[in-house]
Amino acid sequence: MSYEILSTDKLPEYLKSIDAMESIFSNFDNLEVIEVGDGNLNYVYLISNRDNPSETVALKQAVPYLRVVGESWALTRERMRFEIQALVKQKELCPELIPEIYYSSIEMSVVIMENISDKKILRGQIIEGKTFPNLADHMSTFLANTLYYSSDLHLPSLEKKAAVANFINPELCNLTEEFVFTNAYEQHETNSYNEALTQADIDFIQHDGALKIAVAEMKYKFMNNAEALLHGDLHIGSIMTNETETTVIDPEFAFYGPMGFDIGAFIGNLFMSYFSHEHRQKLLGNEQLDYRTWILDTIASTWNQFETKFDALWAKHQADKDPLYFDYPGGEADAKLQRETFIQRVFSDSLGFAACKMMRRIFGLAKVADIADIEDLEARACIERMTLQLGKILVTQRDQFHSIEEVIERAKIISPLQ
Ligand code: ADP
Ligand code: SR1
Ligand code: MG
Repeated sequence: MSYEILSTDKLPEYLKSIDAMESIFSNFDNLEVIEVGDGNLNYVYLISNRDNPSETVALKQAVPYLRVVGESWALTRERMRFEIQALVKQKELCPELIPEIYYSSIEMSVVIMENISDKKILRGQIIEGKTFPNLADHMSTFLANTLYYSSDLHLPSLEKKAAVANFINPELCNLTEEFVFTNAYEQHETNSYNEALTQADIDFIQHDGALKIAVAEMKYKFMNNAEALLHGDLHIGSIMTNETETTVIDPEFAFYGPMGFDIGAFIGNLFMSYFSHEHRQKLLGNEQLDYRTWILDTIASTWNQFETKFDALWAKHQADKDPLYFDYPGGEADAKLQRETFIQRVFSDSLGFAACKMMRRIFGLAKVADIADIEDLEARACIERMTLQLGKILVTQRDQFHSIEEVIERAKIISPLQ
């Protein structure tokens, strides 16, 4: 079938034409179709059989433009090829954390997958103050497995290079280069500012030489370090959770990039949630203290568990990859030192990327609801200043932090727990 943009009306016929749907739907005569897409780029539909609601799927389609801006911002549908490829690879590496894929079509820019509506988008639930005891365990597993197993630390050299070639995702990388590493740091036409911020707040970022150089260094790392297969957009709107389970969705920005980019995306978003809950603490009182502590504990636990899991995977396979290299008296200790040095560099990268992912959400076009939905603009500006302050420290001093606990102490100086 040649490409056409689907709609709620067209979907029943389309699904009926796909053989793979016969094992899901017992009939196609009474389907309910709801469009639920709330993202910036694509359309997502949930389809279920009114006669038997357990027969249900989610269908995502890319359109040839950026949804959040409209048809005037052309974007090829190639992104769906990367999303499909990444979902397949991530499913292989962490089966419990990725939705089941039932069907995909590059021609139609469509993926049909498990409807995971028993889970909700994590960002909204964090705004509501819900806790998720398994989140750090699940996200550290996702990060350790996808980053280690797709890298040169594990794959044979030729296989890794073929994978890099297969994931050259220039258009969406370009969006990240512009929206995460460039526009928010200059007087760009796509920026949008809370009117309660002052020129001094803007200059604090846009006229600070050390910060500008540090952000440019992170952008260069993003563009040139093909270390591992990244999700590429791992903010807390790309994660769906219920009380016990976690699912990672929406990997259309997938490409081979620096490991710290995914780690930084996740922890940077949690730091913004932490700051935003200072405002809610003022409104709702001190029971919010425990909630803010949970956010900080989740940040610490994600990094610390990632470090342990990544190191364990590497240690387990290190001798298989090259049995001779560290085969001498004291070699095992040297292998351990190599791993520690590597992981410390990934940590510093993660802080630098977390900072860029935070700062871009304040001045850039794409905001986060945790902060942008605060109605009192002065109160919102206070949270935005905290985000910018931590962002500036993390990107310029990223090599000076040696544990996630030190970073958390810094965040607590900016926004004390009480
Ligand atoms: P975009 O690429 O446009 O950002 P997303 O992949 O983030 O789109 O999906 C948009 C929304 O659709 C999500 O926020 C979520 O609410 C819903 N969604 C996406 N995938 C599923 C799924 N498999 N099951 C249920 N809902 C989903
Ligand atoms: C204009 S695209 C804005 C953002 O949406 C996506 O989710 C990515 O984070 C991208 O940077
Ligand atoms: Mg998306």
